[in-house]
Order: sequence, then C-alpha cells, then structure tokens
Amino acid sequence: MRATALLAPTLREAPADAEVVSHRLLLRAGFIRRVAAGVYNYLPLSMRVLKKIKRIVREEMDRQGGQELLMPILQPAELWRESGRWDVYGPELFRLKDRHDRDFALGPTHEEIITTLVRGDVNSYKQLPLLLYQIQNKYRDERRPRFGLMRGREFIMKDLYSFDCDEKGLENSYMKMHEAYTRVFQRCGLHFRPVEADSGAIGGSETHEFMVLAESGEASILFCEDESCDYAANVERAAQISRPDNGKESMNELAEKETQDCRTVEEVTRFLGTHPQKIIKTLLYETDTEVVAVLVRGDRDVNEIKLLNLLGCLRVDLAGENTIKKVTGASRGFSGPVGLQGVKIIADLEVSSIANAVTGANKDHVHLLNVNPGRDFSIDILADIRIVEAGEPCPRCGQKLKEARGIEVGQIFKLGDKYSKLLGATYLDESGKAKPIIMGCYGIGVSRTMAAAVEQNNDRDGIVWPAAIAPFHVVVIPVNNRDPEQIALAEKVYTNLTAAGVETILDDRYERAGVKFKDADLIGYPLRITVGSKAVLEKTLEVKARRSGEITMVSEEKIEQTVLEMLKEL
Ligand code: 9G3
Repeated sequence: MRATALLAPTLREAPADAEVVSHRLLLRAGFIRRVAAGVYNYLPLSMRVLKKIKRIVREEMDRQGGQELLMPILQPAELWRESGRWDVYGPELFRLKDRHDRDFALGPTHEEIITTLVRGDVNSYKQLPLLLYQIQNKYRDERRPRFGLMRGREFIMKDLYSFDCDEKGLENSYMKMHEAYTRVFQRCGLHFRPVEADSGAIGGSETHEFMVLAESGEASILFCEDESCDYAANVERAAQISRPDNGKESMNELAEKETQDCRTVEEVTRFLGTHPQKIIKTLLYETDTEVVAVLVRGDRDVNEIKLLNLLGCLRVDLAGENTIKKVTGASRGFSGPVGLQGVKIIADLEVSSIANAVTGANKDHVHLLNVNPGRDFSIDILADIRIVEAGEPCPRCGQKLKEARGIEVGQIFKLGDKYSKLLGATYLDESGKAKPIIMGCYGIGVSRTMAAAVEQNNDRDGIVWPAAIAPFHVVVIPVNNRDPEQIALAEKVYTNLTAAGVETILDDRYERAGVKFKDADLIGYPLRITVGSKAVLEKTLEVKARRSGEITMVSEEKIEQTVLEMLKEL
C-alpha cells in the first residue's frame, strides 16, 4: 500500500476532550474519528487492526468447537419482556419503535435472542453441547461515554454462548473458553491476567475477567506476589482472610468523650491521639428494603459490592443526613453501634477483635471510648464486607497481595439455568425428561481490545503496535523525494517485501523526511526502513525497530529474509 493512497489523516494535536492515551493516539494517528458521543468511524488503519484481532478470535473460538452465526442488532421488546429485563434496564437500553408502534431495542447483548433460538431448535441431549458465537456491534447508552473506544455507546463485541446438559458440561465449556481467551490475548501480544470477578449482577455463579495490564486501567486488581500461586481477583471480589483475634487487651470501662466538631476518622484520631485501627467506623446504608449500619475499622473502606451480595438487594447507597438523624438522633460523623435501635448491625470480620475501640456516641460532638463488641453492642452479621488492599495476605496461600491496574477486555460467566428457565429453553434427557439447558456466556470487547493494546503499548512519540495486530508490519521511507535513485530503491524494497508477504507501506508522500518519521512513530509500525543517500551508495538499508529503537543495517539482498526474522521476534 502506498501512503498517498491511504486515508490516514494524522493530527499534530488531539482534541481537548480526549482524556486517555488510546483515545488521543488513535485520533492523532488517523485510526478513528468521532461521529457522536461514544460513536466512531473506524478508518482504514483501524479496520486492518480489527480484522487481525477478529481473525485471532475466530480461530480460537473455532478451535474449541465454536460455531459462528449472526443475530440481529434490532431486537423485539417481547423477548426482553419475557426475560424480565425490559424493565430491569433503564436508559442504558437503546429503545425505539417501528412504524406500527411496536417496541424494539438495539442489542446491548444477545442472551434473549440466542436462548429463544435454541429454545426453538434444540430439543434433545443429542444436540448438546453447543458453542455459538458472533462478532457484531453492540449498543449501550452509557451515561457518560468517555475514553474513546474504551467506553463507547456503539462497540464491537464477540459474544459466545454455551449450552450444556448439566453443570459438568458447563464446567467443560467454561474451561474451553478460559483457554481460548488466554490464547487470544497471548496471540494479540498483550500482557494480561485472568482475574476472579464478582458475578452478582448477571446472576451466575463463577466469572473471570481478562484484564490487559496498564497503568491507565480503570480496574484495580490484586494478585499474589508468589509466582507459583495464581490467585488474582479484581478489587470488588478480592477476599480477606479472617485472622484470629489476639484478644490480649483487657476491656476498660465505657466512657463518653466530648469531641467538638471532629467527624472524620482523621479528625477524631488526631483529637484523641489514637490510631485509625482503634476506631470503629459506622456507616448507615439505605438498601431497597431497609437501613443498615455497616461497621469497618477506621482505616478501611466498605466494599459495596460485597455488601450488596451479602444482603441480596438491588441497591445500597450511603444514607443522607435526614436518615442518619432519624436513625441515630445525631448528625453525620457521630454514628456508632452502641444503643443503636431498629437497624441491622453488619460488621466486617476485623471489627469483632478491636478492643477498647472509639465509636460515635449517636450524640452530636460526642464519641465513646473503650467500646467492646459483644459487651457494648451485638453484631447481627459478621462478614467480609471491606475492600482488601495491597500488602494483605493472599487468601489462597498467605503470601502478600500486590496491586496492578487493568482494562477489562473479556469476561466469561457461568449463567446456569437463569435464562433457560426464564425463556423456557429445555431439552429432553436420555430418559425423555425435560430439563433446563445450562448456559454460559463469554464476551470479548474487540474494539476495546484495540484501545487497550494502545494503552499498554505507547511512548512519547506514539503507538507501538504488537506485531500480531499492527496495521502494517513495515514502513519504507525514501528520505529525499527529489532523488530518483532513492525512490527507485524504496520502490524495489517495497515491491519485494510485499511479494514476500510482509505488509508494507511505502511512504511516497511529497513530505519532508522529518514529517514521515514522525508519522511513522505516531502510527506505530513495528519496523521502519529508511532509504537515504547512503542506502543508494552502499546498498545497505537502515531498519529501525519501533519498540526498542534499535537500528540494524541490512544489505539490500538480505532485506526480506531479515525483516521476516525480525518480525518473528517482535
Ligand atoms: C442490557 C444493557 C446493558 C448490559 C446488559 C444488558 C451488561 C448486560 C451483561 C452482559 C453479560 C454477557 C454476553 C457476552 C459476555 C457478557 N450490560 N450486561 O446483560 F440490557 Cl442496556 O452483557 N453477555
């Protein structure tokens, strides 16, 4: 391909609203253009990257026995009403009407459609198991579409659904997909980690997220420092070990203490000259059904997902000033568990072993000293409800947990019989008995994988594509446009490389060499071949590796062979 024929409009600067590096670089390097908030054109360079990612995805799905199909983006509301999800999802579901005033949605995912398909056409255990997938645009009307392709309202997803007779079959399908995903992201040249995640919302039992590791990632991951232990979980899921109570300190007499206007853990700690570990922080939460008091150690934070799962409710929100006043009789910052009436007391595991603690007194400007759980108040539910931090022991092996940041590019779920029951997808087993089909669902964000690759692989000058998904492998740059010998040599190298199966761009634009070099770095071709006067005189070419910056001088006759070898190493 010749650069003069390629639509890759590079920009000196990115628009001010491009907050993350992948968004900035994909815009600047001419890969994407915005159409509307969270909606993008994919320009030819993007298309080449996406095709490569999709090809890897298809090969790995097919390797596990996956069958590709294509379902509609336009989905009738009836199916969503059947599953009950028409009302569960609010404005995030894009809704529209046809000319007959019938309701439709633009597909955010395809559980309803595929379960209905299987309900109609799969009746016997003999037709199972099945792995069905598609690669298609999905639609979700995000509240704040941001970060370019990382959180678009229209995005490309590979979604696969597994159908099995029983849990054992599901376990097998799940393992196959775990392996397929591992191979996909390995082949894409990405550093990633599968992590245990929380399955609360979708209602399944087990789930893993595949995280591309990048400083800029939105997700926080905890993983075991011991390489031989493979524990890794996202921060919502990471479990704490319950450590035995040392129980040495003897209980002192409960006392009230004026604390002026000290409300936060920091203020109270400073005022009393104590440590946050000695404070029991009491937070009131409102759920869809009740108000609860949640107790954690002063230096800890409540994990609202753990709380949600524990209570089995739909929402948990910190209570407002009015509720606090009503329940405790005091204003925010003075809540405590002693004498608290009419609300469940839920305490984190650690709370039960704090002796002579400080808590709010449910009286303005007063705290209690020497509070002892069990003696001064009772705990209704003692559970792991806090956020685990780096440095704490691994729940599997006890070594230290480390923290990393990641971008979720894939997620696999065991769904069980939730959708097959709601939508009536059953099969007849060997004895002719009807049973619900056991399902799993498995997603890869294809467009997000492209963005995540950029988040993980960039430097000051631009993108550094992993060779497996680079839009082209090599750019050939003649330095002086007016030198016919340079042009001729560049053309020759371009033709030979192309013939050897190397995806090559010839930068034949009438631009200064500096401009071409800058664009080459920005776009991120893995290798750059410079054809200058020396190349013409000595018949040696300069090959520069984008990632390492390393320069290799290669004789003209060895160029194809050398480039092919270098690409294998990248
Ligand atoms: C909706 C809307 C947003 C959604 C969903 C439904 C997320 C929804 C979860 C999944 C689960 C899996 C198949 C591929 C892998 C992921 N956001 N989810 O179900 F109506 Cl508006 O999509 N689906």
